[in-house]
Amino acid sequence: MQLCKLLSSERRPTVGFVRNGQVSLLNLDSSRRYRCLSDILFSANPQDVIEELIDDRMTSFPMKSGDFLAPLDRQEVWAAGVTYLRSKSAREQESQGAAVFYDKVYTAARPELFFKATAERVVPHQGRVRIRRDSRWSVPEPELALFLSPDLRIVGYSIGNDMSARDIEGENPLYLPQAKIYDQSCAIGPAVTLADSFPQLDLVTIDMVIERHGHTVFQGSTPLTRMARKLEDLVAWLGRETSFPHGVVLLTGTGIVPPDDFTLQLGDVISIDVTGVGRLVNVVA
Ligand code: DO4
Ligand code: MG
Repeated sequence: MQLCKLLSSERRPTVGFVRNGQVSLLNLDSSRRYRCLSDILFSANPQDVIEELIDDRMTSFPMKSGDFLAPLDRQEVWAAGVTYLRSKSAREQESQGAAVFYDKVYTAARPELFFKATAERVVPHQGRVRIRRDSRWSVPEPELALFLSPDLRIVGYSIGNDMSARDIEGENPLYLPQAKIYDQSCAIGPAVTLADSFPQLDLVTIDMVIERHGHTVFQGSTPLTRMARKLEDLVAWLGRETSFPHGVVLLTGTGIVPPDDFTLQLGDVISIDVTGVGRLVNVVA
């Protein structure tokens, strides 16, 4: 079962339920308790709430014709880093001076966790992500996104893109926030798969294709099992001394890094697939 956020025909944000590639709008107007996607996700039994809010009189439509919004309400977005060996070696390569820190954090008990975006900064499926004008080396980072309730239960899974300026990050690790946080640097969507419907983690793969002028210029894949950390462990560190009254989304790090001579260009189309969620597509603006 999946939920998404989209614009209704009256251009109002609304919540949809996705089944067999078809989206049906949920009737939130009839409910006092469930006003937004997060209210449903954080409830004790989201599947029952969805059944209650399905309105058979509402027409359904194919997912590809939906006008998607990012599937967040008021959550902050955080991200974990250097959770795959591929990410560790790529960072060591790009930042000679700081290479030792990437090696240390890969094996340390405490993971790298950083703030990535506010909900309103997140780009939806089919939206435009950006590369910084002052970066000459930028890449997308395809990542599994965890949707966490205020009490830090994993209530859903989605697809995230942690856009990164590798030259800025590589110049000095203290520049990490500038390499990672800027307008349109984070995309999430198209939908959130409820935790109960997500496949067994060892069956999940993340795939990314980047197309330029209709040709594939990069393609990569990783099984989630290559992640060196447990999801619950990342969540526990995130919630150690920080509370998230509106819930939080955690991107879990990338295991796919294009070769060092690759940088994104305007017009590139980035498609990220995660088993059990679907495909997030964004164009570089
Ligand atoms: O340490 C830099 C960021 C790492 C990151 O974003 C990742 O591994 O996905
Ligand atoms: Mg990342």
